[in-house]
Amino acid sequence: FKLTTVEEFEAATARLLETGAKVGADSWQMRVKNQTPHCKFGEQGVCCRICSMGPCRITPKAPRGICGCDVHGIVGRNFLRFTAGGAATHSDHGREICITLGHAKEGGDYQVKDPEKLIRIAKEWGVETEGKDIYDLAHEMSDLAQEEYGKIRGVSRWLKRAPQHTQDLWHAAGIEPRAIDREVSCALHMTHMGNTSKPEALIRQALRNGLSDGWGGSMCGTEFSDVLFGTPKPIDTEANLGVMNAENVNIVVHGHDPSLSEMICEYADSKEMIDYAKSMGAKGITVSGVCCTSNEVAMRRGIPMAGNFLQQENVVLTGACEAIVVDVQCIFPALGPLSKCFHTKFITTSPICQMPDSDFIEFDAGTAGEKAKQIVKLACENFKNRKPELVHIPDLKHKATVGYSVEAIVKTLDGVTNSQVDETGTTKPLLECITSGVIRGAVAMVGCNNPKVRPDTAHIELMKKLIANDIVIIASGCSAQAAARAGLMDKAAKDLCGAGLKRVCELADIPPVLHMGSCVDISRMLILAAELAKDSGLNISQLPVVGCAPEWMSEKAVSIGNYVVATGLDTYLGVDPYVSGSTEVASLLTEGVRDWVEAAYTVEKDIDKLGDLMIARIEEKRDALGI
Ligand code: NFS
Repeated sequence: FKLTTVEEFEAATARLLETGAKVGADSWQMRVKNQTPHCKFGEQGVCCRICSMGPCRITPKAPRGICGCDVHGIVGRNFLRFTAGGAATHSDHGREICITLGHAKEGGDYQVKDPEKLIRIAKEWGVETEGKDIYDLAHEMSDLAQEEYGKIRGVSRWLKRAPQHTQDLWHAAGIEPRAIDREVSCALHMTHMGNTSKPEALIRQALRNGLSDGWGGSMCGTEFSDVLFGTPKPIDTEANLGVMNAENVNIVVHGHDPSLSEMICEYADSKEMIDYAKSMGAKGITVSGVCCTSNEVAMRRGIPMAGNFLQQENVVLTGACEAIVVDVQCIFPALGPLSKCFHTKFITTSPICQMPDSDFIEFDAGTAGEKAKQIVKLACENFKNRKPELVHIPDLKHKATVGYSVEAIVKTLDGVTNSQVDETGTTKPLLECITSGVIRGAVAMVGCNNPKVRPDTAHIELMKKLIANDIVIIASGCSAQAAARAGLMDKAAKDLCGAGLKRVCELADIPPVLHMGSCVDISRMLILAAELAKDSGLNISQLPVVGCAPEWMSEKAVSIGNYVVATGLDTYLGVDPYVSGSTEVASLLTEGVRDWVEAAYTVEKDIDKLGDLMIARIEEKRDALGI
């Protein structure tokens, strides 16, 4: 068994950039050069432009801004604003899903595909389900979920899913999230000129705002996406640019909201559209994906993953992309001018994400089917405009098995240990593997790739190291796609594991890196951690489990980091979140918050060391438990 190496990824990219050079295309690789070195003030988080007396920059000679704010206040406020941006983004995506749920109807574009899950959540929320039509229930839950964003009293409904101990910690620390929108608003209010400049209060709100995402908006996104589109189950797919097909109409879906990509997949798979593609001279239609919307449709439909964040330009550079259809988030504005160098249609669909040089076809839940069909047709019609001399699809792809929701993990592992002893339908078999030491622990690998780190290398190298040490990986977002492209989600990758993890992979018939979905699906990881804690009688912070985002870049990732830490899981970053300028903020994040939530951040840019630190932490937790 052989993984695809990063060198092979890079050779494929270099070949595509040659095509780019021929047509005069710009690339992120070139723009990075223009932007380096980066602004040192920005990197340290010591630049304040919150009011118009500045911008102020803190230096040894000028230790305070014009208002008198010191470096700790400035760095802390910047960190909180960064978090608020991420929490708002995930949560608004979640809200869109709740709205889509309100449009679900029997025989309509959107249906309830997992009624059992809807009923389960309704019962959790104290909603009467007996004798109720499933669509009436869906609409009632849609309203209630949307109210979570602006309710006037109480805390997030989802918090009750956490172990009591975790809830108590949140309460004692004063960080239980209230209405989702309120925490974002409160963060912006606190950081307005002349409000909070005390680091401790800013970091508390950063955790609270993060929690309003993870145990609020993101959880709404994941849970109601499952209700609408089905809860993922293990499914085979493929990953890397080679999933695009030179003979077919290639549609690439990119972004995050599955409401759009689900519809595109649905219509692209219809006989009517396939016949239409054939009438345009193609053999068929291939839909593949980039970023998290790709993860969503891979998890539920086995749609192949063309690439992750830093590969988005590559799909256009193949010269074989008829349409790149985007919804929201992580979309390079560069796709506009780039697509103009090729025949590719760059189709934006959301009022939230409008870009120059794109065709805007507004998509909404009410007209979803019609718009999806229009987009697929447009892509088919564009096939004839391809320039054959520019077409080159790298011959790189790997098999991957994906679809590991919590439900799927529990079900898959039921078979692993002695079911006479372990209760089925719980995480106890997994706990048994961990307690016995067959598996040493688990790492949640998440987040983006980032030109500051050699792209994908940190994800792949860390995963290889961890699985060789019998540590199972749960992965999401672009980290999961890095794994899939390298081959780490191929079941044959068990050969790269230590003996214990290899045995578990064989018995359960799983790959050593389990794809749990998109970044909003990190809420699945929270639920898994909560279940493990409840089933073991331990606190989350005692479990030999940590989180890691070695190449993260977005505000969303910081919001995630905050809720993962606040949930009790130590979190390891390979890129600094612009806080190095303040000793107080940096030490709160790496030590101080541990007093409130029993976990903290570690930042280490040396990736090998980062891996060692995680392994050491997992072993330390095992020692403390005496296992
Ligand atoms: Ni996450 Fe998904 Fe990727 Fe980073 Fe962007 S796609 S929501 S932010 S870049 S992992």
